[in-house]
Amino acid sequence: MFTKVLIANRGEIAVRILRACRELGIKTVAVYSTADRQALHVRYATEAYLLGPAPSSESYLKGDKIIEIALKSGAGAIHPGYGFLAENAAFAQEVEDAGLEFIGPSPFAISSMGDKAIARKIMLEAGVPVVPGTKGTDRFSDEELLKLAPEIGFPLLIKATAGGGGKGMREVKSIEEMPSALNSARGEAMSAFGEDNVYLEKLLLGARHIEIQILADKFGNVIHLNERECSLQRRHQKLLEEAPSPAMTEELRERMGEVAVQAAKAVGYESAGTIECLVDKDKNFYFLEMNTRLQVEHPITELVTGVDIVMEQIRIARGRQLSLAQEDIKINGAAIECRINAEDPHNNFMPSTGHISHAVLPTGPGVRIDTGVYSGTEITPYYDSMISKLIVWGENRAQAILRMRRALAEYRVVGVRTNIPFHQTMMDSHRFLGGRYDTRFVEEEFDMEEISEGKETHLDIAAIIATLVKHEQTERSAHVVRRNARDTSNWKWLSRWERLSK
Ligand code: MV4
Repeated sequence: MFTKVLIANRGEIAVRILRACRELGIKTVAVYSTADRQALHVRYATEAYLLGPAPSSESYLKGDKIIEIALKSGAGAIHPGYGFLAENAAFAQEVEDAGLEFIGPSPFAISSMGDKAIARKIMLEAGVPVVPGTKGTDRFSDEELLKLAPEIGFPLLIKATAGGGGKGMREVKSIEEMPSALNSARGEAMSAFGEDNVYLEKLLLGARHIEIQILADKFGNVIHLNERECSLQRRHQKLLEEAPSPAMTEELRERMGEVAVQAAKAVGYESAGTIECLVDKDKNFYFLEMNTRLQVEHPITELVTGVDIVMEQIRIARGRQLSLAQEDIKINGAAIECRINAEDPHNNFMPSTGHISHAVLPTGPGVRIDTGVYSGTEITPYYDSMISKLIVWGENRAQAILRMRRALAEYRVVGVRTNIPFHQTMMDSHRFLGGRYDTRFVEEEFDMEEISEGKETHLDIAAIIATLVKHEQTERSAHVVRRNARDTSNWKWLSRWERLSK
């Protein structure tokens, strides 16, 4: 059993994993690029080693060098975090071949889910509903796809089999558009993945993007930790996630959870993983893809279930059985995550780099911040623009929104621009407050400038949400009364009602 872990990542997720290791009494090894000499993850680790120059290809993507450092430092396991090498099956195999534990699923699970056409086939065979589309796993020629397209129907999406996350994706409205869309999808896939195979899916409009978190141990035990709502994205970058989804019903949650567990079992899954689905207006759900890694947005699930997902990953890698059964998993309250990015929301979300001279982070009841930066950090253009995740918990969704509004107002960053104004505008949007949004909302219907003008309306909105919180609490008390119906006289009802409406 390993007692030292190398974290093959940087930023907030490296710090998050280091914290779990420290709580478990596990020693840690950090790796870093020359741009990250002063980074928090380097300071936090028991020991740290330089990988190379700033570009990822010369540092955080250097699998051989990382394995060499793990062996030299006596680490027994490697946690890849997300991004970089996290979903690289060849790297996972090399880690295993070096006699180290990869804290994640098997190379087979990573590569099967990495090819989206193979993933669709496995899910279909496991009885998981998939979006209607092409079924084969071999290469499709343009001629074959032109023949299959009308059978699937328009509008449809061309997606890269090596893709995921929207890269190499093209919307096609009619057969006439197919040839040029195929060309550009293949071109983009080739330059992004060195592989230009594509498949077709019917385009689902007005759907919500909902994902199910699962945990699986080495003994075939699989549980799910319910859903996260991820419809609020811009250019396929998630901006805000919440759990539970405001669109979920208890029945749909149970069905999706069962299917997600089936899906994980179909590939002999181990560790933490996520099943991404689309849910349409009629509550039909369809498998999109499986992410074989720890997700950025895992904390919202941690806050509503009380499960430390990173700690569970480490326990699982150490060969322990899952410490929880499905019936132990309950949803408590609501959580929201805002991704705080160094970018200018008033200028087309352009990345903003520079020296963070000063930062005041919100704290207090129900607030969690996962970050890799501190006052004095340099934001460079080499890595993604997320500087922290602001995560809040509330007894219910309305309470969580009130907390998020309060926390966003406390947040101060001097030196770079951030997307905090975007999140503040979102927290004022009636569509968001009502939970009535889908995947088109941010890009097609949301207007940054429109709402942020009238600052004086903010207090009114806070009052509306406060009323909502009260309403939800009242409803809950009413439920308690109803359950004890036999000793509930009208007098009791009346006095309770009077107390609540004071
Ligand atoms: C889709 C879809 C609708 N129909 N597939 C896949 C990767 C993810 N980043 C976006 N994905 C989607 N796949 C079918 N067949 C809708 C999305 C989608 C989306 C699309 C456009 C704009 C924002 C979006 C947010 C979430 C999901």
